Amino acid sequence: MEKQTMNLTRFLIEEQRKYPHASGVFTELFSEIALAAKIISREVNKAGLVDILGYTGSKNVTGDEVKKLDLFANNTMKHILCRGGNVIGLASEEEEEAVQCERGKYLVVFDPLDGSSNIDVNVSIGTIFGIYNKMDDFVDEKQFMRPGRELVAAGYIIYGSSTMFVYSTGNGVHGFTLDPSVGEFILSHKDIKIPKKGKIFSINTGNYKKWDEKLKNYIDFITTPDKKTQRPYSLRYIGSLVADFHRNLLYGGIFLYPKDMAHPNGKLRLLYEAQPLAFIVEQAGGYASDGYTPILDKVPHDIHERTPLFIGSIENVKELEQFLQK
Ligand code: P6P
Repeated sequence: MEKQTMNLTRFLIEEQRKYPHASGVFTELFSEIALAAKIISREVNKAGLVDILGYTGSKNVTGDEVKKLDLFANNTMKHILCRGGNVIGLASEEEEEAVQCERGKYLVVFDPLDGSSNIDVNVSIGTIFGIYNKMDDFVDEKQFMRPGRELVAAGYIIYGSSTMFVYSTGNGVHGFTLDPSVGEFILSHKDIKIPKKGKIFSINTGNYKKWDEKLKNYIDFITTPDKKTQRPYSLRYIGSLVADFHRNLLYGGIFLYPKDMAHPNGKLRLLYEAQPLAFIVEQAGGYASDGYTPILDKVPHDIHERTPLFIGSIENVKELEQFLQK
């Protein structure tokens, strides 16, 4: 019975009660992110019906074609967070520079709508966010050049067959499913734990010829039949990071976006994609690295820095590291 009545706000308030000194600002901030998520979810779910599909004809700072929903999601997150009085500054994939807000205790990093290349074909997409304590009231890029271990919270929203809000404040990972009829995120996945080892691997094998030999050796190993070690693994790749990550979080497995000849530092972003998801996966008992260094130990040198990303079940990621470090 408890699950039906436990919504995100109540869960956060009950979580907050464990910290007598908590001011409630954090709960307020999460409620603002949840509001943005509901608004974005509404637009994503009706995208096929109104002329919001298609490209704006502009490119974002990182050169990706920007879809109208990307801009809508970015502006929604930016306006709600910057006006809420809890966020002093933010960094977004769609903003070239750090954004200064009026006042607040926190910094927020986010990818407003990851996987947007899938919008037109109704494949699940998502929002990824991370929250840091501010260091200064003046916000510039330097405030974001810190290891992901300093995150105080992180999460993602996946806009799929249902809209789910998954987050951690450092006390486990919890998932909430949006009930559109009442506009509430209802607790559906309490204390998510990723299996220690999984049989799913997620990588764009179309890039095989561009990979270095050690990665090819790993992929050849996990696709070589061997009953004793449950090989071959199964390939599942949606091409939408949040969707691929979410499936592997629940089922176990490894997601890989390595560096290759086209992406010498990998394709995915350290600050607002890899670090928040690494925070989540470690809280769920998993692990994330760039093949050599834990993602949460890496310090970005600029807001849009890319990184190779290997993330998921700890035994799978450690097995991958052994191949790369041979
Ligand atoms: P590729 C989507 O464009 C994205 O940023 C991630 O969501 C996804 O994991 C990755 O790129 C897919 O990249 O090169 O395999 O199409």
